[in-house]
Amino acid sequence: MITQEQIQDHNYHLVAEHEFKWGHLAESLARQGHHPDAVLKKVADFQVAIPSWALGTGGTRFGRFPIGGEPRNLEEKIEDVGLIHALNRSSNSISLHIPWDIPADVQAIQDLLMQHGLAIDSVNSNTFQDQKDQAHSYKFGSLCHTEAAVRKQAVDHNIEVAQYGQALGDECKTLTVWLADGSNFPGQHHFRRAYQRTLDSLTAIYEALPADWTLLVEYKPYEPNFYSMVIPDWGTSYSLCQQIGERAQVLVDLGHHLPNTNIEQIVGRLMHFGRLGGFHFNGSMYGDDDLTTGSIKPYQLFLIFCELVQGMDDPSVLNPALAWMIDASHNTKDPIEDLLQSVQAIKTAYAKALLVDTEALFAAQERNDVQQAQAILEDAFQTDVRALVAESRRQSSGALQPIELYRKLALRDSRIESRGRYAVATGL
Ligand code: AOS
Ligand code: ZN
Ligand code: ZN
Repeated sequence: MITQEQIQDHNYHLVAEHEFKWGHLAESLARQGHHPDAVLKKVADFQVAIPSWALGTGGTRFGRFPIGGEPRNLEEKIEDVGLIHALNRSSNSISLHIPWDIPADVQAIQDLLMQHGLAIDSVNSNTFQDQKDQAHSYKFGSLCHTEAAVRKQAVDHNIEVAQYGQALGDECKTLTVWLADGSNFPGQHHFRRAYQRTLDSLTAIYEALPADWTLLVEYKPYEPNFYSMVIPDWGTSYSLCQQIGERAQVLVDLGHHLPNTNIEQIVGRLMHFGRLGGFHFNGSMYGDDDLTTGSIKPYQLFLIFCELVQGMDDPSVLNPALAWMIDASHNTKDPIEDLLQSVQAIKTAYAKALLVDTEALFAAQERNDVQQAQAILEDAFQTDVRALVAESRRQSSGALQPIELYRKLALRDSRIESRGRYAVATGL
């Protein structure tokens, strides 16, 4: 692990240069009428959950290249998220996946979480794979399946997943459902019946959840099914949530859109309807690429945060608090470095969105001053906020340069040493 002394020592060597940059930025923001300390606080408070399944190297169906020292169980996943959080002070919770993360000893897991200052924020079910000794196969779907026994098995699994969440702590009040259900060929599915069966199954899950739990319904246009998905788009998720109940909310995974979809507009719409439940952040070039957040389209990420900030600041928007989560995993980078980069990109986009002069923007919109409206957004986007995000970490006892410190301390090597070169994370 890492100690506070190591972080302070690292900061000590960088602080003079950092203070110069932050001083300059704070001064110029103040001159523009911003309140740098207020922005700093919001950025420092913003926490993004780390998915347990992102701590091992992801793969593609063509191969996987494990980096070594991957967490072999839930305890080691918690250790890795604890390290990420110690470095960036921005990742104080974990999204769990059942059955990959079934806790062997609930009390021991709770103690470990507490030791690292972490909580479980949400639990994810899995009806996209068949597990060993499972009575019925999900080959032809789960919650939408034609056979009642298969649907019941999938419903029961989701209820059980929520029970694991409840056992693991009071902070966990979210069940995320992503369904692989769909069809590969025209004619395979009766679209209306598949939708109705899914709605009935989700309603049964929702009704079994504790009264203060939220059900997040994720959509995805294709993969693993390539002709139709039962929940392909936000409209389908939204319609399901509306019928299920108030605490059913839409989850937006940034990679779950066809190329060039205007995701920021979807975010604005869902907030307007009070049905935006949370995010799976990642980067996308073509589809569900699960690349590092902000690595491909940083301007789009910024525009999404502009909608979020505007929605969260508007008292007429009655959207519940959102679940912020990363859902990324791939083949070529150290997963810990990748997650640190994603969180940095998310906070950068958020900080820039906080710098948008919304009053001027709304006025430009009202008088149809297209050039000004665009320029106001670009002005905020082009501000270099790296010193601000670094300062927010420093003030929270994190590292000024988390990845630099992670590399300097050779923390992957020590993981390889203790866990083994061929240690592979449980999961996909
Ligand atoms: C799948 O494509 C979805 O993004 C899921 O949210 C997620 O990756 C999965 O549930 C992880 O197990
Ligand atoms: Zn996702
Ligand atoms: Zn996905």
